[in-house]
Amino acid sequence: MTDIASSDHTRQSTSSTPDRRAAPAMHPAQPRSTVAFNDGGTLPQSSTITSPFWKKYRTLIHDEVLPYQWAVMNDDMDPDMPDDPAGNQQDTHNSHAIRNLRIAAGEQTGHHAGFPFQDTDAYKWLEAAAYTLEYRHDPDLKTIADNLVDLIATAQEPDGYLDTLFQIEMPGHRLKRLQQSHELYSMGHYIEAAVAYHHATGNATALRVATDMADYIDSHFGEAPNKIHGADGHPEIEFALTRLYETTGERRYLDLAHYLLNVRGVDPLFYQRQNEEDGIASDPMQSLPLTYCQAAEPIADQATADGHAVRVVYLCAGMARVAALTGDSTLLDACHRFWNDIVNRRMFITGGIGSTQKGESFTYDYDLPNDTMYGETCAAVGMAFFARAMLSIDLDGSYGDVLEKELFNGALAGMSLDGKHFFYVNPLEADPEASRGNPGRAHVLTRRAEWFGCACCPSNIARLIASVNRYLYTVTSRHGRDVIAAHQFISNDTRFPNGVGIAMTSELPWGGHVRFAIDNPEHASFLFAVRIPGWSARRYSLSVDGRRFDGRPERGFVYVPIEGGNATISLDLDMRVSMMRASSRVRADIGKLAVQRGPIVFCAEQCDNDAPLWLYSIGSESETHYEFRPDLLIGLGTVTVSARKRVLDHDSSPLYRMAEPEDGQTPVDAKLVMVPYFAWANRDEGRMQVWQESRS
Ligand code: FUB
Ligand code: ZN
Repeated sequence: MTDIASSDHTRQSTSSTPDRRAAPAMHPAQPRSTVAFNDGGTLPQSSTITSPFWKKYRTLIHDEVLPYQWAVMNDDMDPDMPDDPAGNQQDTHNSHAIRNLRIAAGEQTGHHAGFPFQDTDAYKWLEAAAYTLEYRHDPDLKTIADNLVDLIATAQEPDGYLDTLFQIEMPGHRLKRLQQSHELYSMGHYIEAAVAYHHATGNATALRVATDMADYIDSHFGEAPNKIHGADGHPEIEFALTRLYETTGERRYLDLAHYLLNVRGVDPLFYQRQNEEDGIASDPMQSLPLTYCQAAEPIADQATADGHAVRVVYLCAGMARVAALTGDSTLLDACHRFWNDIVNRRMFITGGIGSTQKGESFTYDYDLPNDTMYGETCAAVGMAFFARAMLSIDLDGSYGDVLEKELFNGALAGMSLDGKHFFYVNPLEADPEASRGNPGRAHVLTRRAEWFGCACCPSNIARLIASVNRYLYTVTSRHGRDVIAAHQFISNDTRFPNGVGIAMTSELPWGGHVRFAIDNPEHASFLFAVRIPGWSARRYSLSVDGRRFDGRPERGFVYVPIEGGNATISLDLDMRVSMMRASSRVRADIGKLAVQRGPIVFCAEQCDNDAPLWLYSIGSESETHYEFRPDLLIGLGTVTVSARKRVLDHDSSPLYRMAEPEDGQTPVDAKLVMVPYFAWANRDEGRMQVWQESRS
């Protein structure tokens, strides 16, 4: 292994990682589509996941997650729901998502129930089902999904409009209260689902409903004086329209997305005027600043990523795609600005974003409180969309780093290992007693919930996992040469349109060996770009056909020329345990260390450690021991760190006393056992901590 400026002082012993398998021969995939993907700039390719880690998760999506969520959305079960983390309590413990669609379709009578965007739970489920059908042949699932498409088609108005709340309860108020209505947000989610479902199954109705919707929106929004000159309070439609454009080739959809981005915030009184005209005297949304929905000023003038975190990153994903497809440099600048702001100043080490429960929002630079934060699962998922979209514009390893961070940490933590429990809020420090006893921490659950009144997260994480095969490569060009860039090391077999096949076998997340067997039957000449992850930049080795390859990374990628033949590329990454420190600008993490190995951030849980976690301290040179434990949950890597542990005072000790040297609290030697952050809260409920006290 080449030691590039290695300065790692961590002493550690390492037990064997799971099998280092030889690359399998390219084999025909499961029922796999041969049609181009065209979603979010991943560019045409067809990938089959072979990673044991991700196959487990994707099997879970098929076997457990989809049936479970379908039952919940059909009100076939009474899930346990916690109080809404954002404080918008509903008076029902059922989803009603399908029931609302049936009422709108005239198949049932009754009132709409749930949030204004309840429809989107069904749409995101449909999208997840679409991706699942690409890797799992399941006629029953397809029948359910086909029927859902038919139901949606029946619910849709003849003019293309679809939003069950407005159809059932207030048909006269369509598009008149866009600050809070979520109408375009909801239709955007349907459009995304339809593009995916049409791609997976060829279902023409699904796509026709989507184009009718987009045509409806197009006929109501735009420059013309008789149209609406504002955008939905919740971005989403912009990204969806780029996907519809890429699928249909209909330029109007791209132009519409572009318009909706450009009009945002241009008229800061737009929502107020709409609300007044529609007779909304007071709505909780109105008390939120316009920055909450990125509408206080035009995007071009917005300096920082402010407001509701999910809205920001959905907006960014849409902006990045529109910028990529139109070359709009103003939007591209905004993407870079927001990216830098989020990633360099506002993102937790797990990839979580959103520092406060109030408005589910960003706050200010370096405000990253571990125990009161929000870190909504949807925001982490949205950040993955944003990162992938940026990779399609600009091959920079930092986008791949963040995408990987979300896939293995921030987003993945949103779902339990049984696929039936979910986090909405993803803290870096949790304590059941604090969540119960301190109203300021009540939004932080310490047990994943069966469902939520506002259930945006469960189906969002499902669609991300089910589509992880679309996040592996970017196809682009450089100095006139074709480039295939491998930025995620998740074992897969992929066939590219130029005939090139790549069988990638990767030991990640537990081992660091990655092998690419490049099958090049048509003798294509191209550059194969391999991302060197930020966490391995100090030490890695790369070889091509058995010979060491010395190319230096350029913005996080090493470029290997492939000149018309087959090739085998091996990459060995640095899997030593790293002690991570936050910038000293982050008040919450001062004097603390986090533990990371490869892409995985670890955390300590109460069930593995006998004392309150705050009593432990570790050092940057503490001895660490990594062990893969096949018996632990789904089979997990664990890290044990040599630590010191303070003595817990007796509860009869005075609350305060004069400080003495050592104070009778001399720490004793101890071990701190840590598990991957994504896997926390899958055993006994208890405290959890990512950042540990550091001894100086
Ligand atoms: O408003 C729709 C979704 O509900 C948001 O993206 C989530 O943050 C939740 O508020
Ligand atoms: Zn959510």
